[in-house]
Amino acid sequence: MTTKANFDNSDRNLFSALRDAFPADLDSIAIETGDGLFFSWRDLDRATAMLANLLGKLDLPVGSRIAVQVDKSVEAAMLYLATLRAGYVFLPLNTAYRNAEVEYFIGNAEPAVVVCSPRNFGWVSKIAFKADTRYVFTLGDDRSGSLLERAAHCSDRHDAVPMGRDDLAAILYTSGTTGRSKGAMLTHGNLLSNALVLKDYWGWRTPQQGGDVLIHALPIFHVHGLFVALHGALINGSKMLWLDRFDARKVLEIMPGATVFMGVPTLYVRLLAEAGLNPDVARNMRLFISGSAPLLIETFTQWQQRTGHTILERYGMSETAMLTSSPYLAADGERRGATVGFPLPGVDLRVQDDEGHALAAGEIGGIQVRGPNVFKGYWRMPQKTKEEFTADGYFKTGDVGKIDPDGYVTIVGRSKDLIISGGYNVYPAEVESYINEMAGVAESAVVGVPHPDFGEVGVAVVTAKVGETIDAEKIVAELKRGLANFKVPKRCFVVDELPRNAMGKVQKNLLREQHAGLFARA
Ligand code: MLC
Ligand code: AMP
Repeated sequence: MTTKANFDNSDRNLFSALRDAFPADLDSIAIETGDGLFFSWRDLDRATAMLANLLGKLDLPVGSRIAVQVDKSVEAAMLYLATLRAGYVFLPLNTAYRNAEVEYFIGNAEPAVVVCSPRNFGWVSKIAFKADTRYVFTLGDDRSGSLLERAAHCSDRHDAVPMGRDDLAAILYTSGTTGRSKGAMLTHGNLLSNALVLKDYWGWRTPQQGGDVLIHALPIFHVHGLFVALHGALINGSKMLWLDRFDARKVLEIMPGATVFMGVPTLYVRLLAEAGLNPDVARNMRLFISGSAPLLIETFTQWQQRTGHTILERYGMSETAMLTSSPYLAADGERRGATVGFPLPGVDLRVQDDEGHALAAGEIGGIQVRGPNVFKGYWRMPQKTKEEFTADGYFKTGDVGKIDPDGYVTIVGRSKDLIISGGYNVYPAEVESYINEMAGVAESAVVGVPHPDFGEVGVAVVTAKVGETIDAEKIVAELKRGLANFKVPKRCFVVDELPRNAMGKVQKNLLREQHAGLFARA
């Protein structure tokens, strides 16, 4: 199903398009932070120019990757914009990633520049220089570090480097069911087309139309916070209320001054737990948007009851940016809980069975997509890229769903073995391979089970080698040393054997059923 799109398909640097949307009054406030700092549009323009000039002076090869693992800050967002402006490729890394994870990403992407938090300089620079990175800078969330010190000496004027729509803007690493993470290559055209479609579809109001104010409370190393939220505000010249980390009370405190909020379902669950959530704090809100993970129908309904607002759900992924959205306008349909709405204008979305046959409305199968937003491929993995596309050019999302007769898309599951925990993806295969390497372990299975806060969390079930004894707590402690904290299973069980079917395959569905009630709400 395709809806007609009205997006700009021209060759442009994404930064230039965002810059063109800045309001005429450059001295008005673009970003207000939770700790009371104000950044004008002129500040954004000048600081990104200085950072872009710094990158330009380094004389990096065309297409160089700028890998960034820093705490959330306005300056970190400026570094992203400056990378676009200078024509390089931004590579954001989750701050939770540990040594081995960062080593893999840097080794695989071979960035020319790495920017890390000052507290991590010791270990990150060691990894970077081993991988022939030319420059390692530091950037703290308090404006400390060598990056801003060096940029302070650069001019605050800069002409954005012309980029074509197929030129790379960013690489986002996303794990696979087998093997290591893959870098999804997103182009200036992918990101700009998506930003422009969402601008129209979600009815963003330009400053001339009274303006919108976005609460930005998400991390900026993934699609949701970096692209959907940041581009959304910038391409509309809208102000942002900027929180370096999500804090439910703080969000409620600033909500009366805002009109748009974006969050993963966990943020909505945590806001609902606050007594202060009521129609009055949400009185100026125009739009609440949820995505990145399934929103439970009970959260959707409770939100309506507590605030009088109906959450708009949207569905997307690193490889494609946004694909579907609940209707914004009532005239286009109701926002139906437990669905992710309609394919966005320009997105061609279909459902097929495993043999590649198109399925009728209401039938469940694999979701496939095509459109200007769909990525260019996996970084240096042409074979993997080929496998993930159909012969007629559709990307296989790995999500399982259906399209109702009236066009609503529902996601019912995933063909990929993936746990989505608090909006972060956890690949059981990756966690299992860590556990299987541990002394005394014979094998392991990691499954996702329901969790009242994170939606879903991992649980590990492990067996010992004959004659060996293993300790569940020690396994968890060791995982915490090696893996990002959100990937570490919340519980670990040592058992005599894993359940298997007649083919000898571990029956993860039985383990999921067995542990489904582990975190049931009291
Ligand atoms: C934190 N913890 C998690 C977790 N986040 N556990 C499982 N899943 C998570 N998501 C654990 C930590 O390991 C730690 O455990 C404890 O919780 C406290 O850590 P914290 O860092 O203080 O947590 P908190 O700040 O409360 O973070 C929770 C959160 C965060 C929900 C605010 O996870 C978050 O910002 N999630 C949003 C992710 C996001 O932006 N996703 C978009 C992806 S883009 P311990 O045991 O170590 O103490 C995408 C595409 C699309 O998917 O469509 O958008
Ligand atoms: P990522 O690889 O981090 O980009 O995660 C993308 C995955 O998140 C998708 O393939 C879906 O499985 C899931 N996802 C994103 N948005 C939604 C949503 N609104 N509802 C359910 N799942 C979602």
